[in-house]
Amino acid sequence: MTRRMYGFWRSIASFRVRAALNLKNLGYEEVSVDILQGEQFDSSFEQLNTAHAVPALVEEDGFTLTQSLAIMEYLDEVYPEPPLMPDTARERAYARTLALVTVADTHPLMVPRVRKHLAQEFGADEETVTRWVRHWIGEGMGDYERMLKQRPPQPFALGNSPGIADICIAGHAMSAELFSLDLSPYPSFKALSEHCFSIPAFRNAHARNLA
Ligand SMILES: N[C@@H](CCC(=O)N[C@@H](CS)C(=O)NCC(=O)O)C(=O)O
Repeated sequence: MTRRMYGFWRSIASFRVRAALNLKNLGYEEVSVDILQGEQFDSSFEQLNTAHAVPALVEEDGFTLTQSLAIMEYLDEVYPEPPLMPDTARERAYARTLALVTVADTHPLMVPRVRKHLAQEFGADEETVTRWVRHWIGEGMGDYERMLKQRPPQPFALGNSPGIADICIAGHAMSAELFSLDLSPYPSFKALSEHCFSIPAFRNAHARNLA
């Protein structure tokens, strides 16, 4: 059996795993789960991710894992080259700090189930929901900008090679693009994400190449 990544083309969390697999040059087959059509609730998919969300990674022997950050760290431990995490505890902690701005603080506020709940339970129309999403993406970009000003990328967030922090930042930039946000007020964030997308492993994981 080939390694399989269950994902969706415009999913930021799927982007993260796709980019990590690409950076490590690991082969995989992507299985599309259309989260806008509700396929994440199919009982067959629930066996893979009880949270009804993508991504889910299924290794060749059937080992299954969910949560993009856990998947990226697992891949980094099992397939260490090239490394996606730095080699000191302090640098690893900083990499996770950057990653969690989007993984924990902003992305969960804009996933389809939250947008649907805003519409169905609180009567928010499409424009209001879009404003909500754009607000939280902007908050994330603002935080990234301040962090990257304090510690400028060289040229990646933690040094001269891309890692988990860069993947998460690039994914956040992809979501900003999908929701037509202007990145120019966040020049350090914009420059870092553009640098990431100049690399095929990132570019080939981008939603626009999968739609
Ligand atoms: N924290 C999870 C987030 C997973 C997640 O919410 N994925 C979104 C797509 S980016 C999803 O499948 N949402 C389905 C829904 O909200 O109904 C991760 O990083 O893997």
